[in-house]
Amino acid sequence: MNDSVAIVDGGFQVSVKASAVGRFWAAFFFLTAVIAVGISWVSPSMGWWFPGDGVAHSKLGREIDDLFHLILVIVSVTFIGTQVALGYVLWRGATIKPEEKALFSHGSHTLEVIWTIVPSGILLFIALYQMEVWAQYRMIKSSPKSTEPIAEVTARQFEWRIRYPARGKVLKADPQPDDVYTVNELHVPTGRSVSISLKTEDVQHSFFVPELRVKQDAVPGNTIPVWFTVTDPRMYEMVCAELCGWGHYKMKARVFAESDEDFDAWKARIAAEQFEDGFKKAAEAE
Ligand SMILES: [Cu+2]
Repeated sequence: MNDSVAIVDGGFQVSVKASAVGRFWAAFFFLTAVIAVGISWVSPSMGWWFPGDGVAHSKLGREIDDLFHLILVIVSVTFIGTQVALGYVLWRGATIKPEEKALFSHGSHTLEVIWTIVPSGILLFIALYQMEVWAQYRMIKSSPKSTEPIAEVTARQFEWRIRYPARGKVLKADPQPDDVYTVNELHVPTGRSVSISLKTEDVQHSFFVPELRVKQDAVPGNTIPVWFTVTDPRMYEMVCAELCGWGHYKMKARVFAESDEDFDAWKARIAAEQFEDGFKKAAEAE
């Protein structure tokens, strides 16, 4: 079998290697795509897609995941289609016979129009389809109207300082004498929409609770409301998602989602600890 074939077209001379090497690379690149699709297929069951146990633990988080899956399906179909076409072209090139002539094309106007309009249509569809989720996530009209912010979360290099109003009171913009404080520990009630006021004391940080699919930049000079509904009472990881300095890695905190009763009981306990000056206990000991 001939090792190479010279194809002449309009003054261009192209050497085509019709050899085992060509077939190897054609198979190699096609197999890479097959492996990529295979890994993506098993990823959800292996827990490789999403953080934690792979399920969103907030109401809106599930809708965000649905959007992710929709886009994943569109991308997968496109990927498989292009890889099959690419694999075919590679294989044809590697197995071309000496007497065969390559087909030269100067392009197709119809095809160009089709593959411009179809992706544009898909992008437009995604842009319109996701608007409702985006509105619920970010538009102020979707914030919980009935509830005041449960806490003020202030990011600083390199920790989260959290201020809660006293039990039965609403959060004021300025600190109050009976406010309750924690560091790197955010407690929130479960099962209803709650909001926090996000601030930063120095540089830009980002409030990120991966398992709730909640992420919001903390911008100097701004107080930004962030709202979410946690569906399951348990502990979640909370991190800073904006490289904010040498100690960025240390801004790891925890979110404790609790029932309303547990949340109130916790707040009462923390307030008692915070305002205990030791005087009464010392007097009892005497
Ligand atoms: Cu930070």
